Amino acid sequence: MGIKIKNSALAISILVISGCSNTNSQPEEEMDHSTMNAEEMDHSTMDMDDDMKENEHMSHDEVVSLNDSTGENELKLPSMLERDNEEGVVYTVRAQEGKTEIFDGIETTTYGYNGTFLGPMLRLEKGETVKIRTINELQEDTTFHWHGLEVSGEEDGGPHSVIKPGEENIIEFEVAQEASTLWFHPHPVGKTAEQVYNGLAGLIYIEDDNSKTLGLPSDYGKNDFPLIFQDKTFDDKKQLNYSAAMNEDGTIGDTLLINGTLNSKLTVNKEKVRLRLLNGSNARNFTFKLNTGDSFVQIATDGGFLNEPVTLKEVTLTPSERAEIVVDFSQLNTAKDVALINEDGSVLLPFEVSDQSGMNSSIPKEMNNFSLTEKEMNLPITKKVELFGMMDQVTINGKKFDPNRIDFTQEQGVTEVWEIYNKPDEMGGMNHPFHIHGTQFKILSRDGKEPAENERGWKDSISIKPDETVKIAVQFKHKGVYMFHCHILEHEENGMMGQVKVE
Ligand SMILES: [Cu+2]
Repeated sequence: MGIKIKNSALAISILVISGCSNTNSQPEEEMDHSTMNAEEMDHSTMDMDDDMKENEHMSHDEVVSLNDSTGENELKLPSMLERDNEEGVVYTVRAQEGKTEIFDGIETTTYGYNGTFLGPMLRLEKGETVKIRTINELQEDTTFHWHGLEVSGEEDGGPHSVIKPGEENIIEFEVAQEASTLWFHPHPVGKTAEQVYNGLAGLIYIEDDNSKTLGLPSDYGKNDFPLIFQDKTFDDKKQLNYSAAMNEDGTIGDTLLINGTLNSKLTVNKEKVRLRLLNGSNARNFTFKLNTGDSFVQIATDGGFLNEPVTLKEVTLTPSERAEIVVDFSQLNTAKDVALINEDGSVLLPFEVSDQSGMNSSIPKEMNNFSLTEKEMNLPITKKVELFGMMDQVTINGKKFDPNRIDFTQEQGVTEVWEIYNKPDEMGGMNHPFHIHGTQFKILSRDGKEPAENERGWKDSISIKPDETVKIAVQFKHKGVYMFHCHILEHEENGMMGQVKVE
């Protein structure tokens, strides 16, 4: 049952920019809806489902709206993790449990890496050999999955690489891929969705010679900001009660946290500002745009820079996708309030634009040499993936995940074309964000057509609409067993996952 309640009270979006009132809480009535327990929710959506059968216009996609950010808190930034002094080991990452003050004066029990909520940012350089020590300080099993990183199956941190409470593991790999914004999160069977929801997610920045010479905004926390978008439901004690909030079709919340900040705003100078957007939600899709209707440029996809900047008025990210965009605040009319908003108008992030002019960065016309070769375009389809279902009935090629079953094999270093089809159901079906571990792939076509300009770059996750067929060119640089799955984390938990063995 999806959260298909279209709550009109919550759906009303009023542009509230900073400086207005001290409200940290919503009106009583709205609160009640947001804390509706799972049972109540099931009843209300069950009714909706009956209606839905007669009403084709209803879709799986209708979800509760996000509350507008009041902009009262300056956005928090993940710290840059310091490198270890110890010989060989570059970083130590600990999965921990703790208390976090998300709401003023209230402690929320959360998970985090090297802290109580979310994690630090790990900076890697192309060409270097990296050793990361991972330590599980939780009371339950976890894994450390490096989303988007091209490493061997052993290092990938999938469901087979469980680290028991109190235990640790060191992985070692060479950073061989180009500059990009990746992330890491847990991946244990049955617990991925809950652990991510509770706060386990961190960022990885890869830098290379290209990224260092392009002249793009790159001053961390000044004109280069990561934005991790996650929606949550807090109970009446302001706790993250996953089992109460959980929805089989993807857990959606009415409360937005950006980098763990509630009601955030971002203060910027009148200059080009780079925003590294990560949809770190369990299930919610975001379509980002500026409230002023101004355009911005997208400069990078999941796995690297686009060849040239793409001018857009909006960009959609499904769970786990990233996009780097640049907003030029020196060109905006900042007499008006400026905010990043969602498709339905909810205010995600109000900006406070200072009078300072800031730094002199640029957006070069040429940023990368990504290409789709004639050879790749003409390769036969050798892997077929059919995504189907909803709730706990989701499958890939009619099957649910079995850790003991290898679904595909592929040769290391050989490019194959995967065709992924999202088979609709009688209610129309829903979007599935499809992710493959251990590789950055290329989109060859969507329903036989060229991908959009801002998808002509390295991807590790792609949104696939109902009845859409997407062809991608996939190559694994390393060996091992890798997952491919829907990144609606509850779908993944419900078995919408398979394994490819690379030999
Ligand atoms: Cu899915």
